[in-house]
Amino acid sequence: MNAAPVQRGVALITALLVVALATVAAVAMASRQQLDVRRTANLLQGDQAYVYAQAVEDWARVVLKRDENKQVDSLDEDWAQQLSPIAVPGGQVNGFILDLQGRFNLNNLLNSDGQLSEPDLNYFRTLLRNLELNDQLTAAVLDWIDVDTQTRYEDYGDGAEDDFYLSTDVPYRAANREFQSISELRLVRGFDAEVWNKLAPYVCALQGRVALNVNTAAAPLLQALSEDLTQRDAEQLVEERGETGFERLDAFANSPVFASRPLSQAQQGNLAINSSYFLVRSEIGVGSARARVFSVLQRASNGATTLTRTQGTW
Ligand SMILES: [Ca+2]
Ligand SMILES: [Ca+2]
Repeated sequence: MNAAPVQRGVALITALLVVALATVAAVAMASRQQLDVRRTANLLQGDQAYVYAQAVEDWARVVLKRDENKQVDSLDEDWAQQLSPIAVPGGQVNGFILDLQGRFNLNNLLNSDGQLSEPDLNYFRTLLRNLELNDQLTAAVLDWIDVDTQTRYEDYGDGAEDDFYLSTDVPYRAANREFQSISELRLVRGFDAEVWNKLAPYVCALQGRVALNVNTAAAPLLQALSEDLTQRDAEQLVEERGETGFERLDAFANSPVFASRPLSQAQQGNLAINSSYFLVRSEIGVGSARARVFSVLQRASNGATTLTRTQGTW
């Protein structure tokens, strides 16, 4: 006699459970769909941002090619002007070209035969000191790029090879080859964030020997040409080059600044008044997607080719 109400109760609970389960499933499906839509939009916007970055690179190629005087490159030229932000559907595009030869190439420190390049070594150590950094950091940089695994630059500081890096908390090996990217410096012994922030604006990582363009190099890079140059001397060189730059390297070398300490032939061989390597930096925002793309371009007489293209850093 009591069985019927109990059964009805169980049926009601079962029905409620089914409704609850169906509701949960429906909500899960709807939110999953929303997530899919969002994810697809992110992917699309990310791709779109990357395509815009390639367009900035194309713009850079055209501007660099249109430069009428490729024998002289200075900071008043069209390529050196920042692109005004451009509005694009759903976002904004920013871009500029930077002369990589207005920086010191870390890979100049060793000659192609693997031997130390004395003028570059002196230059780099002076640059570090001028930036109020310890010039003893040099040894670890040399070990990082030389092919062997011996620390052998005691005169220039504490070196570091595999035995040092393999004993760190997160072990890794030394590159033992040229820098491919300046961000590699962060892995080199002694190059913490503070050192990196000070040095990064003045260095580049190009393959082989690359001359410094005295028309685009910042004052601290000019000051490092001789140990005795002062900040004032470097500022005078910047004043002398003016907006249009030196039209001949002789004119730079004959500056009164060098009267009492002439630049050696080897030093002059490391200098130029024009450039072939440029960095194109583009920052794109489309919807919620952001892309920061760095392209290294090499300019020749018939146009510019892309050597590397990276996101985030270069
Ligand atoms: Ca030019
Ligand atoms: Ca090494």
